[in-house]
Amino acid sequence: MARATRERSQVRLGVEHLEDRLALSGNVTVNVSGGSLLIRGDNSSNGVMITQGPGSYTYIITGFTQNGGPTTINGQASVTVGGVSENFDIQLRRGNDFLFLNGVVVPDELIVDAGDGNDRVLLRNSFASSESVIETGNGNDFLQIANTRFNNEFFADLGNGNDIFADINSVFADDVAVNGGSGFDRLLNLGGNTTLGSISVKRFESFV
Ligand SMILES: [Ca+2]
Ligand SMILES: [Ca+2]
Ligand SMILES: [Ca+2]
Ligand SMILES: [Ca+2]
Repeated sequence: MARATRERSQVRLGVEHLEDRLALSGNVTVNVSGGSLLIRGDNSSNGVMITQGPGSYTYIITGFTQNGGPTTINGQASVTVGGVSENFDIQLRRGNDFLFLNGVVVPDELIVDAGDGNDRVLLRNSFASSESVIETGNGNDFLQIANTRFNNEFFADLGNGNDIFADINSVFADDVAVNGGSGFDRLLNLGGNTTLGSISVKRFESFV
């Protein structure tokens, strides 16, 4: 009796391991609708980098290895899209996702929802033309902003979990509202930042 139970649980464990392996290689869907760049992750851990493309309003979205498995973009290593004159609308869903905006101009609003999981969102050498709304959801998330300018209101909500918000050498040209949510959240102001509007910082437990 005990042996049969053990064998059944081993079979179940084997299936779970297989599912873990399959979950390593996520796919992210990218398309342009009404001038907005829509990026949708799946429930695996997705690695996504956005860089500026060869022409105006053109962007290159590249998948990279995250949590030990490669991420594809529309089934390929990377895709180039044009005609993006409006928002970036990014949802990464479950999994430990890593989103990297590397040297891009966002033409209009920047909307990011990293979903559940221990996510990392990195904005570097970028420019957000309009409002920015970044939500990192459940899990222990890391939002890093470096050498980036936000030309309009900036709003970040790090959600449940022990999260970190770090900013360096960045300009917030309008109001800023940052909320750590529940958990032990840390705000790392690493210097060189300028905020021209009002600042609202809520629910952080540690400041550097
Ligand atoms: Ca995901
Ligand atoms: Ca996620
Ligand atoms: Ca969180
Ligand atoms: Ca939190």
